Amino acid sequence: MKLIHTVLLFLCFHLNLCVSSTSDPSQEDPVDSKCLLKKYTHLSCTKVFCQPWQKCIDGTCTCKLPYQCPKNGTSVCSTNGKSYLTYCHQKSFECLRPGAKFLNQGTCTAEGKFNVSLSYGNTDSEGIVEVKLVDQKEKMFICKRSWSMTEANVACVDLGFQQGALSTQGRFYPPTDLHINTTECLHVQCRGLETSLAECTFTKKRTKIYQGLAGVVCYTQDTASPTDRSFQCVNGKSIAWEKACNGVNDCGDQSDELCCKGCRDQSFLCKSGVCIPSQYKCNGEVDCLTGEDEVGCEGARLPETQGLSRSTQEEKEIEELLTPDMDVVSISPDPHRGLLLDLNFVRPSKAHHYGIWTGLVNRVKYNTASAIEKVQKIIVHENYNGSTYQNDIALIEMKKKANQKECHISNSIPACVPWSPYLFQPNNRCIVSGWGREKDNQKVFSLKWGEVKLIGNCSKFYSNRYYEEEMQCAGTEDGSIDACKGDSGGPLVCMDANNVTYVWGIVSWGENCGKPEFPGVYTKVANYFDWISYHVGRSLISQYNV
Ligand SMILES: *[C@@H]1O[C@H](CO)[C@@H](O)[C@H](O)[C@H]1NC(C)=O
Ligand SMILES: *[C@@H]1O[C@H](CO)[C@@H](O)[C@H](O)[C@H]1NC(C)=O
Ligand SMILES: *[C@@H]1O[C@H](CO)[C@@H](O)[C@H](O)[C@H]1NC(C)=O
Ligand SMILES: *[C@@H]1O[C@H](CO)[C@@H](O)[C@H](O)[C@H]1NC(C)=O
Ligand SMILES: *[C@@H]1O[C@H](CO)[C@@H](O)[C@H](O)[C@H]1NC(C)=O
Ligand SMILES: CC(=O)N[C@H]1CO[C@H](CO)[C@@H](O)[C@@H]1O
Repeated sequence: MKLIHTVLLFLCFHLNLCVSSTSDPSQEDPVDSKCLLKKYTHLSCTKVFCQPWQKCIDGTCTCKLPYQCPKNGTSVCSTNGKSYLTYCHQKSFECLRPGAKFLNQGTCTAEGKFNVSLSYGNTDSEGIVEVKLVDQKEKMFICKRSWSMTEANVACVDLGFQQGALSTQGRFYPPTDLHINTTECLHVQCRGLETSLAECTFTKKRTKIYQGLAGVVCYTQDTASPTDRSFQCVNGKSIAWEKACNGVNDCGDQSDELCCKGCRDQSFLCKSGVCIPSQYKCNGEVDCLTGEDEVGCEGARLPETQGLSRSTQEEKEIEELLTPDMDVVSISPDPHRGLLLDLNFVRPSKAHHYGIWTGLVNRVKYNTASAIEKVQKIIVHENYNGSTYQNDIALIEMKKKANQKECHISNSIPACVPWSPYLFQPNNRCIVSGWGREKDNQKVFSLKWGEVKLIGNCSKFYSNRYYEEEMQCAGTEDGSIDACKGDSGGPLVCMDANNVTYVWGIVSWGENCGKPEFPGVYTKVANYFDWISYHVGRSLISQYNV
């Protein structure tokens, strides 16, 4: 065995984004059925971002308290007649006590009401959609062209059909003279997780030509007709199998887009195995957990803009924005970086015997930037198993200096604590560094580093000793770069598409050094996010958990 314990610690925290790659054009079924067993939904923050009024706790998006929302923004009015400081405040309140919904941006007016209803259908759960906006007198229809499953799901949820829409197609028979007035209809755009259609952005369109009207069949147990090839959504709805992994949230709880090996219909595959609509690529807002959808966007044209200019030419539309665009940009959290330290392990009770060298690159020639910090406390994982090397992780708290508010280490490289096991994937390249011995057991005096690739399921190299969730293998094809004796506790850092660095692994164990069939095994830090946050305090993590 090369190494024994590990140790490490970080002080400040993370909270950022994701990754993606191009869609898979192959004919293979893109659904990862093993992943489906985990029942991921839009509330699974190992897969997707939480909304700004939520925070990620134990892998689930949970309601924030309203006061935890940023104060910046415009006030909004709720259906309960109360005004809230911002959209986030209102949604946080609604998240805690469902019932009162978003009504309009700005202050509440006495008579303003929003109403969505279905007409000309055979049952209450279907029909042509009509809406009355808060500041409009009349009900209006919605243009078919702007209407998709995304908006249809929101409309059905708003009408009380919790599983959203079954379809945007239906046989509805409006009075024959109705089309005359359909030269004026509303365009609507939703994000898909709104609880009221009022939260979506409405634009009035006038054209000289007839525009189809939006209709919907909401999902009820009666309308459902599951077949052999239906996809079972986590919320109990069943949809056609072909609709899974197509970038469209057909389920309504996103469960059809969270377990994908590839994506259909040109939708975009995030590295976390999530399909997002192609128009989310380069839209200025990070949608993938590690941000790959916003990389390489210089000069990329927004598909939406293309669509608008084309329709303007063809149809001479006059458009008028009726409801302001919600400030969705705030949904992408800012990266908050932490500081990383590492050192060789130590007994917890002897914390005061240890010091942390920082800024050190050569043990013989100390550079002026290096400094020594005192240790306050060491917390070893309570389930550390010295024979299996499970839970090979510990935290070290630095002693605060007088007059020092936050930890600050000169010349340090910031690294984040990864909060999701999906941030990095096999074959991603990462950097391992340390003071460990060379292959020939030579001592090393200056800090060494090397690039290694993450290796998937490592059970084939270490059968019965490799724990997939807790450990991560990494190495090179020829084994030339590897962690070795004395490296334990050192960091394996990976960089995401936005160059944000994460402490993905901690050097833990391995057999031999530098042999391809014995890759280095690292503690998978993402698996300990909750353990770390428990010890450093939820508040430290949550305050950045936008
Ligand atoms: C509020 O927004 C303004 C302008 O966008 C910005 O300058 C200010 O720092 C923000 N305040 C807070 C508390 O975020
Ligand atoms: C919306 O309008 C429909 C038809 O005009 C009416 O039956 C319904 O009660 C209204 N809903 C609300 C919430 O006002
Ligand atoms: C370590 O793991 C082995 C194998 O699972 C188990 O038999 C042993 O009891 C564990 N030791 C501790 C201290 O948990
Ligand atoms: C890893 O490989 C082992 C044996 O090779 C297999 O039993 C296990 O299911 C695999 N795990 C994953 C997550 O692929
Ligand atoms: C990340 O860093 C590399 C190398 O320094 C640079 O080429 C690339 O543009 C950076 N990417 C982003 C998104 O900043
Ligand atoms: C059925 C209906 O509402 N028809 C109206 C269509 O628009 C014209 C002109 O604005 C009205 O006169 C009709 O009453």
